[in-house]
Amino acid sequence: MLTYDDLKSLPETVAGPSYDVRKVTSGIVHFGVGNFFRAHLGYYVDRALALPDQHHWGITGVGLRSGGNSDRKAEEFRAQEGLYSLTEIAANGKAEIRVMGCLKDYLQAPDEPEKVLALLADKATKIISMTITEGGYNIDETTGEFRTSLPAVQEDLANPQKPGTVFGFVVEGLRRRREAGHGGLTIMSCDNLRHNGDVSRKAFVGYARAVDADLADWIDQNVTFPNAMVDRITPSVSDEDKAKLNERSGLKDLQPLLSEDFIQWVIEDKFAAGRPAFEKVGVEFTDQVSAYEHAKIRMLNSSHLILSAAGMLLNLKLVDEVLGEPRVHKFVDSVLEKDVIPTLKAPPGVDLHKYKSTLLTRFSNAAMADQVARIASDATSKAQVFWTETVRAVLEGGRDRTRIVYCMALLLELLRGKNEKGEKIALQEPFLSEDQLKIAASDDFLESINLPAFDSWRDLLTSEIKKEIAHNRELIRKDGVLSSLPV
Ligand code: CS2
Repeated sequence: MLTYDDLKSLPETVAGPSYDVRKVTSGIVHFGVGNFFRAHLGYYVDRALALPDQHHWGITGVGLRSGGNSDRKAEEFRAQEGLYSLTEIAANGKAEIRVMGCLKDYLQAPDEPEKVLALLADKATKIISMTITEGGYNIDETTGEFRTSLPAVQEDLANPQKPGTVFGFVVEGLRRRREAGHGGLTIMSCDNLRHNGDVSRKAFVGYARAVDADLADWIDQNVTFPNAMVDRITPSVSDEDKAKLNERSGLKDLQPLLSEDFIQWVIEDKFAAGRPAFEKVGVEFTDQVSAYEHAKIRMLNSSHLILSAAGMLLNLKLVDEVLGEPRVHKFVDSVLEKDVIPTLKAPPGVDLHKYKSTLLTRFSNAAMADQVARIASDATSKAQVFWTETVRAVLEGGRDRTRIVYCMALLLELLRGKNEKGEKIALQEPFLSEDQLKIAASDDFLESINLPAFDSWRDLLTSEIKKEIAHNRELIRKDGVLSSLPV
């Protein structure tokens, strides 16, 4: 266990907060306290807290689930008074370890709903941030609108003052905030979405509109939703990894964390109620965030998804192992060079070819042991968010579609839940229903094209393209991924 008292005598190789953790108060409420959040927003806030007059920007984490692992996580955060260690590992294996004091408190919404709502309405809360995953915004990809039909949303709409979803909590918190006269604040998405701020506005205002149109207008006018590009590879940490991290650090941290040394955050400076001095700790502010979002999502996340689908089918566990396969490396490189880069607008001053090389080097960081299964999880939502623009640009532009069609075949083979040898693989598809999972598992080559993963480009699939997808799926099953890759 790691406590405030341990900060007085940290091992020599471990840096601690250079501010008084006891003085930190909460100004940010964050939903979805996962590893990425702790290594990214947590990292920047921790840095900012070390600057003068920033102690009121601590974070209260909120978990939306209780029971099992969630309870364990909550107990561990509380036992450690929010402290956790972050080990950053460079590609050459060099590590830097730091104990972070930015997490002030942790609440489990199902157990303490009133406490969460009171905090959201509190004047001291200036930012509500979130990492709730790509699929978590509950937007219908075909209409672009918030889906009120989701059962959990329906439950909240029937009883808005006793919410269960993030939308229910935030909107009820804002209702109380408005009533208390505490003014607007910032809702800040830290998820990998194109225009994550605009999507959040759609989601939260969309939900609010279904509760109370006046409140929806108030949110629209008083709450800001900055768009942002977030970037840092943060692997999952198993119990065995935890032991290794603690061995390296000499700490007894219950929640140690690992990330690459690279970090980037490009965001619009639209904060309705102030923000930490992020500009002094490496955050890049711009009003042209869209080019950065597109480049990151269409290059990094999309190739990650290709690698993970190939990796799952090849039965490889680590991203660097998959990329270590020369044919896979060549394929991903060609998709980026021939399909993505020519159809993508570069952010100002960024050379996309160099950006690509940096990405491939980052993916090859064996010291990180990043997991294929982590990236392959929720491939349904990720494909729509990460691939759509490239797929549409290639198909609509009449460009060579060989690689993109192969990617679609890879995705459908992954969703089938069997590797290239026909052995079962553990799928994590939280947004697919039982019926949809049955369709995905079908041996038929084309039935699963009807799944939501294809919603954003199904209209472009001619019978010719469908035939090509089916043919590629057949090849993957017959010859395996490596032989069938079109390189
Ligand atoms: C990954 C991301 O889960 C995924 O799909 O591509 O978590 C990726 O590691 C981060 O976006 C890197 O910034």
